[in-house]
Amino acid sequence: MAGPALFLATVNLGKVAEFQKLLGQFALSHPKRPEFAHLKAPHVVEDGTTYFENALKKAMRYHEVYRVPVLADDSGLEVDLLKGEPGVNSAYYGGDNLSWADRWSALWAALRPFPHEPWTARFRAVFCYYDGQSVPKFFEGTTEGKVLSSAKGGEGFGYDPIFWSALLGKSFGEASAEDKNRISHRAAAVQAFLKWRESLDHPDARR
Ligand code: ITT
Repeated sequence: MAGPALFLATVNLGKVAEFQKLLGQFALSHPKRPEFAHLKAPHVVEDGTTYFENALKKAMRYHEVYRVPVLADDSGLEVDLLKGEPGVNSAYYGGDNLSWADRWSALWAALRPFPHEPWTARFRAVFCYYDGQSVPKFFEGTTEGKVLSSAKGGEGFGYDPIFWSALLGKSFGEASAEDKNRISHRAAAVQAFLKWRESLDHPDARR
């Protein structure tokens, strides 16, 4: 039986694949599903300076178009030596319309002055849930690791092959979807989201 409906406010199919595993209890939908082919996925200019601003913008805009409860994800890779960059600019780091190999190279170029220091980093995900009635709700998750000096593995998406996970002891590019979904930033934010949903069903637990 399908669970509550939830619209994923994203065009990133890597995120969609992870949400399908992490939120299987929901009847998930997103702009690339055939039933929404008649609606154009809104282009959202992600010019916020925080993940929260961008996640809110995506959630509000998608809700305006699709009129269903939506979950938006704004996420990124934060490198300590680069003062948290690429951060909110992760999708565009190094320039527009780059291949992932070119984006990784841009990151390595920025890290080249620090060859002897550990390139510690984390992924962060911030979700915004908006149903059109209640105030938007936010959920956050992080996972620690470091940037590798060469890509390892072909799993996942985006920065996964150059991110070594401290919890898994290997790159996200080498990890199975199941392994990544146990410990990722997105999995942690999903846990926070599910805990909140449960508290709605059991109001006593909120006290
Ligand atoms: P939407 O805005 O439509 O969700 P997007 O790809 O533009 O798609 P973001 O604005 O949140 O998403 O940008 C986040 C960037 O960080 C994007 O380039 C991702 O590929 C990358 N990223 C986020 N989570 C990641 C993960 O789990 N593994 C690898 N890269 C990730």
